[in-house]
Amino acid sequence: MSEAIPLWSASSVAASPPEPLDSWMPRIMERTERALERCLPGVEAVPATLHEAMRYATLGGGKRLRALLCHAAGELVDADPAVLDGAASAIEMIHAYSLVHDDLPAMDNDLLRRGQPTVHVRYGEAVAILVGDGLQAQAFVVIGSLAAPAAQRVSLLQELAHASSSLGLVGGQAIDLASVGVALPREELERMHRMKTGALLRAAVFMGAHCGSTPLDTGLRLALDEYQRSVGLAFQVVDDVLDVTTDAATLGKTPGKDAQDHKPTYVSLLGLDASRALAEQLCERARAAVAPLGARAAHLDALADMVVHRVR
Ligand code: GRG
Repeated sequence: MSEAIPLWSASSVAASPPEPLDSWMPRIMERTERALERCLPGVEAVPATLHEAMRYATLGGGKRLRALLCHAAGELVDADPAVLDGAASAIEMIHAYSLVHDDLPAMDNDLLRRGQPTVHVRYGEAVAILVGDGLQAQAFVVIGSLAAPAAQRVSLLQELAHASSSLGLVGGQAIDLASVGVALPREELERMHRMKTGALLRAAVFMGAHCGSTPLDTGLRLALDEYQRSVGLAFQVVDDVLDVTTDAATLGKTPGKDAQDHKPTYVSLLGLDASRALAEQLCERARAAVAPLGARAAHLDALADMVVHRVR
């Protein structure tokens, strides 16, 4: 008879009630901002304009969802908050780089991001390309320099490098660019999003969990895998819904671009109501995946809800 797989280890049973989301979330966002300020080269470092543009691309905006997921997963394993700050900053730098490159004229050609002119509009296209390159490398510098055991740093590097690779967000972006005007079947649309946006969300969850001092047991790994798959897809379905239902002032980016660029979306494939219903189902699936982990998963649970019910 096969042995039952434990869903959590004895050491991960909650000891104290979780901090309420309405204080936890701004606290983690604030500490992520401070950590990013420390991790990015300052404008006094040469070349000043490049570093100014890297800071413009990264600081003072964004929902910091990936950093929040990383910290929330870290709570399951009693991770050191300082190590989580480094991991979360590295993920946010990769995310910022992907947005800067995605906005370039050769890609999505967008003028507005996080309510501000995009990096190429403000600094020019060549600088924007270098900002992405610089942010990507800096993310790995940060992880390599963490005050954590070498094996832990290697796990974090592997997660982040894989998510950033041609099997992750770069590959997803390539499929996206090749899909203009193409009616992708649902499985292929899903695969594209799992790579383009899901891979980094997955990395955020697993990197948080790798910040603990012991390797992940199989039960926790399976629970987090189900959670990240559901949240990752829900994020994209909601992104597609918001793209057709929300204005630029709320979104901080240009709405309706996917339809305008003849790109396949969940809304174009399933319609608005079915897309909303799918997002709700995925939210419930994510919450159910972490429910057996108890109170320590309260912030992961709340983030699944936030992803689906956000307004931008
Ligand atoms: C250019 C290599 C390369 C990759 C780009 C992720 C990606 C791949 C492009 C982003 C394009 C895009 C707008 C996709 C929709 C989903 C998404 C990632 C939205 C932005 O993420 P949020 O909403 O952004 O978490 P904030 O600004 O809140 O951090």
